[in-house]
Amino acid sequence: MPMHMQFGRTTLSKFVIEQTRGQHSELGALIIDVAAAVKTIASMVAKGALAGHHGALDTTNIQGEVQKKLDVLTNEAIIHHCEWGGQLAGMASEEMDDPYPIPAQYPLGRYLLIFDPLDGSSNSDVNVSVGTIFSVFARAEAGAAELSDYLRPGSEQLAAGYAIYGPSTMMVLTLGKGTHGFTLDRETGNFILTHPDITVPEDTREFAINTSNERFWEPPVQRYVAECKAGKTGVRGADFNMRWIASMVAEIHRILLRGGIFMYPKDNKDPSKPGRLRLLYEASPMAMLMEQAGGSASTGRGRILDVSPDELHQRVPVIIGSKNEVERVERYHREYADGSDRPFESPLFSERSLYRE
Ligand code: AFP
Repeated sequence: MPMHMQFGRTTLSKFVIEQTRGQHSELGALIIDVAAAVKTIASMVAKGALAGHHGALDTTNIQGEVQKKLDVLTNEAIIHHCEWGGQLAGMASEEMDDPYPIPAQYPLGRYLLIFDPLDGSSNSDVNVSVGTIFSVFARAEAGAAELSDYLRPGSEQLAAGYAIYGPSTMMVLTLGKGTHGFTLDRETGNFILTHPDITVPEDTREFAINTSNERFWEPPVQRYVAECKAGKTGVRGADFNMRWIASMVAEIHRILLRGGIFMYPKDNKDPSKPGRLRLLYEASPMAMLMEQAGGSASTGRGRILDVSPDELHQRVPVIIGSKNEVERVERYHREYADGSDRPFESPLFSERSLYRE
C-alpha cells in the first residue's frame, strides 16, 4: 500500500482532536470514547446469535417497548466506555427512564451525552442494519447535570452523530462544521475519514414512510405520498421509488449519501403520541447532521432543531431529507392549515377535521 495510503489517511481521533482543539478539547475526548463504545457494539452485533445476544428480555422501557437483550447490552457498553472520562455531567438514553448520574468515583465534566444505543433493534434478530444515535450538549460549567440541562432545543447541540452497523461499520459525525463519514478499518481498529463534507442532493425521487399507517396520516402527508405514488401520471410528472427499512439510521444514511425524504409524521393512530420518534436522541441529532449536510428537518410545521422539549422522552413528527422535498411537505401543511390546498378526496378528511389548527 503506497505511503500516503498507509499513513496519510485521517483517523476519527485525528479529525476530532483537530476540530475541537482549544475551547472544546474535552468534547474531542468524549467523541473518541463514544467511538470506542461503537467498536464494542459493532462486535456484539456482528456476533449475533453466536453470542446469544438475540431475543427479548421480560422487561419494557419507558416507551412501553419490550427490551431486546442488545438494547440493554449496548446501553451498558456506552455507559461503561463514557462514564469514567471526566467529560460528562450526565447521560440520558432511550433505554433509561431517568438521566444517569456520573458515579461519585469519577470526575464530573460539563457535557451531556444523550443516545439511542441501538436504533432499529427490532431488526437486530433478522440481520438488518441497525445503529447507535448520539447527541452532545454542554452546560455552562462542570457539575452534576439537572433535568433542565437535557431539555434543550436541538439547535443548542455541540455535536451529533450515529454509527451504522451494516456491511461495513461507519460513524457519521457533525461538530457543527459539516457532516463527515468514517469507515471502521477492522484490521487497525481505526475509523478512517472516507466521506468528508457529505452533501445531500436538494431534490430526490425516493421517499421513505411506513405506508401501513396511511389511513392515520394528516391530509398534507396523504397528499404528498399520493402524488409520489401517482408518479409521471400525476402532478409531479415523474416516477418515485419507495423504501422502508424500519431502521432510522439506515434510512438517514442512505438519504445523506444519495438524497431522499424520510417521514414518520404526526398521525392519529395514537393521539397521545404526536409521532413515533423521540426528539432528544433520534430527531434532534439526525436533524443537525442533515442540516449540516445541506438538507432539512421539519415536524411538518416547523424546524425540528427549534423544538424545545418538555420531557426527556418526548416524541415529535419527523420529515427529513432533501431540502426541496421537505419544503414541499411543509408547504402542503401550510396550505392545509389555511384551507388553500386542493380539496382532498379522502372521505376521512373531506370535512374540516380535528387536525385543522
Ligand atoms: P426500534 O428501535 O424499536 O426497532 O424502532 C426503530 C424506529 O424508532 C426507527 O428506527 C424506525 O424508522 C421506526 O422505529 C420504524 O417504525 P415502524 O416499526 O412503525 O415502521
